[in-house]
Amino acid sequence: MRTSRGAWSVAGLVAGVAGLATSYCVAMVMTIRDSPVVAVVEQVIKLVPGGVTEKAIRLLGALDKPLLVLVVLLAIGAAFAWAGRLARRSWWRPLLVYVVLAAVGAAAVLRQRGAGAVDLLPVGVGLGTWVVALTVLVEPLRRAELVDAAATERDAAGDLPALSRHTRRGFVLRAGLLTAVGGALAVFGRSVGQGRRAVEKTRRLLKLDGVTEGQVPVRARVDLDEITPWRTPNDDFYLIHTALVVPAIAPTDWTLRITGMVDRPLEITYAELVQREITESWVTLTCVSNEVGGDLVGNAWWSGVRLADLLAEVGVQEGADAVKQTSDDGWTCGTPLEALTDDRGAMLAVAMNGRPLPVEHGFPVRTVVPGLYGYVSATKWVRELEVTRFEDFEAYWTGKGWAERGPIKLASRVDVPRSGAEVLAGTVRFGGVAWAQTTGVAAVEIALDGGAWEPVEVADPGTDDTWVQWVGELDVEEGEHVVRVRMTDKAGTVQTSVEAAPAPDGASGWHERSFRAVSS
Ligand SMILES: Nc1nc2c(c(=O)[nH]1)N[C@H]1C(S)=C(S)[C@@H](COP(=O)(O)O)O[C@H]1N2
Ligand SMILES: [Mo]
Repeated sequence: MRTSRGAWSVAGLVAGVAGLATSYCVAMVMTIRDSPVVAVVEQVIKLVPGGVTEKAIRLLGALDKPLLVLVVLLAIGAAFAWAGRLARRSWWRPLLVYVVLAAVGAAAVLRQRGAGAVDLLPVGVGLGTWVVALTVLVEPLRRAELVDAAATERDAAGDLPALSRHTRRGFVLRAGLLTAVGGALAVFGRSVGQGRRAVEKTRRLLKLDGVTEGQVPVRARVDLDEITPWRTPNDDFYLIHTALVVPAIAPTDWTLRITGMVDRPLEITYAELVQREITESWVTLTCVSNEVGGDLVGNAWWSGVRLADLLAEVGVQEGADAVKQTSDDGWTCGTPLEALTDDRGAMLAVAMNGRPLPVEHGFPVRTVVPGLYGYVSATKWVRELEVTRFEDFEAYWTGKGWAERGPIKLASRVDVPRSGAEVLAGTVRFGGVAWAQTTGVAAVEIALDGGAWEPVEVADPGTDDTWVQWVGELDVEEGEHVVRVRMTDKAGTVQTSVEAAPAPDGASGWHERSFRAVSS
């Protein structure tokens, strides 16, 4: 017998552990609350009768959870080894074991509060690893058995020491390599996860003087139930970043350097920054990638420190026309110097809707500049501002063909009725948003089925740096219809009907929505 039961068990175990390691690593990097194994343990705790859990907790004190994790791990370990032994007889039996284990993991993950489809990714990665790793490991064993069988048939019984040693060496090498890679991934995942969790905790406990909740102006709201909220909650705010793993920066580790064409270069700490005068304002951020009618736009109450003041202090030199912003993750953007020094209120923001910036939105400090697309202004995890000239550098997205300057284009959107909705024929109420940051929205009009433009009611948030809600009524007959919207800014410019794709400097064109009107 060339291959022992033991080798097959070890193959199953090593493959299984490698899969746990990759799934744990993915869970940590994605900062999913915890690994699928822990999700399973939590379900076990929930399913076990309360009395038993309590007794266990009393008996074992704080050890109860790690102990449960250990028990679950031992159980899965046994299943892994068993799957390995099953692999000796067929390829599908171990697969079945892995799929069942993954299904249990997936079910446990989905039962966690607030879980969604992306939370299943670690489970999927783990399952994939199991299958690949097991195949890699049992392949030499299977080959050895074939040779062995052939040898037996030829009645050449006896040892085949060379082959045996060769096979064993190959197997041990593969198993060792998989274990090492799995271990390294788990350690990497752990360090990423721990860093992030520590920063999350600091952030939660952070109290910032001068930062207020921000009251939505009464007149910013129109009277229409289904309309997009004027203030976008932090959890619903769109996210755009190139970083795979978002930087987790403790405020004590953060400084900002202001360099380049300045008389007095400056390095400022987080503590120094938040001691300065805090300014607050409503600003609607927009992504240049937003399609006509798209949702890469959001409105928040930002608190931070005015950039114009900081730049005045460092003394900007003659000839500069740009600020190259660099993020902790290496992302860069180029902002017209003027947009940071004029009176539009560009800021280094430390809070969003009254809370320290969420980590994904740039904690501890990001830039917010009214009127410019995010890709040329809204640097998250900002670490350096270099005063310079546009001709002297190329920023991340401009290097990929996007425009060097990115003023936000006039835009408007129909949100009610939703696309494909059915409404009652007769007087129909329409609603949506429109924006022209820094200039302001003067008027919004809608047109039914290519007919005449009709003015609608536009809310007044009391600032020109945000979107506005609009609402209007039209008489609609039964049948299929298309409603279209356009706006005019306070400079008298009518939003263009010319359709443009987002690249290279933002989408344009009138947004329209199809809907059906029915009689009761
Ligand atoms: N560090 C960093 N900052 C960044 C980006 C990025 O990829 N990395 N993307 C920018 C883009 S394109 C936009 S639209 C805004 C989006 O900000 P949000 O994710 O907070 O909505 O952030 C900007 N700041
Ligand atoms: Mo963007």
